[in-house]
Amino acid sequence: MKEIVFATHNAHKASEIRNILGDSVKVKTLTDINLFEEIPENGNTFEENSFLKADFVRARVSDFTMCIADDSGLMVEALDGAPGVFSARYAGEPADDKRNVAKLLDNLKGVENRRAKFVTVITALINDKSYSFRGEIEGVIIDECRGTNGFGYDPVFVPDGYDLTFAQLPSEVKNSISHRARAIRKFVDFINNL
Ligand code: ITT
Repeated sequence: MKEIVFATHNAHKASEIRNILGDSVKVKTLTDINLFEEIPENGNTFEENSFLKADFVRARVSDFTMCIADDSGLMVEALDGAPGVFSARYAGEPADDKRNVAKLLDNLKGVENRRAKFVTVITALINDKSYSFRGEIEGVIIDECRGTNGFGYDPVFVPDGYDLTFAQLPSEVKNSISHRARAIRKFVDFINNL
């Protein structure tokens, strides 16, 4: 695997995946292949939405051989798994990280159970076959934003075993333990054993 198309418009995800995969693989995003359309994400699960993104690319690339997509989100125990697949647009359209985090903290005001997990599902489409790889990391939601690294809900998520949020931890640390890193590593193991 020397080059791969990553079906995302999210520059943060692309930078994390480049970091996780290292220099040996060239990761091309939708911007790099001039696909600027919004991809409909109307599935009920991370698996469904991840597949929809990858399939969207397959339908639009003429000499298609392989692409990957990432659908991710935060699942909060006390909110019955919300925001879940609606993480990007939790506070409505247009998607806005700051408003999403504010809404989350508001919904958790006075709530004692702060347990949550991040989930990533990577779909790999290889020729006409689809494979999915799930990564998760558990932690807690604190009651204020801390740190400026990362994106999305990183400033309020403290992974188990750490005292700092994903937005305070160096990106190398997040990229070695995150939901995304765990899913991507499963994908890489799979590819290496093909
Ligand atoms: P693409 O569909 O173009 O890949 P997106 O941002 O719309 O980008 P998702 O549909 O997977 O991606 O939504 C994921 C949302 O979940 C994202 O916008 C963040 O709010 C949150 N999220 C995902 N991974 C995260 C991470 O590593 N750290 C913090 N928040 C994350």
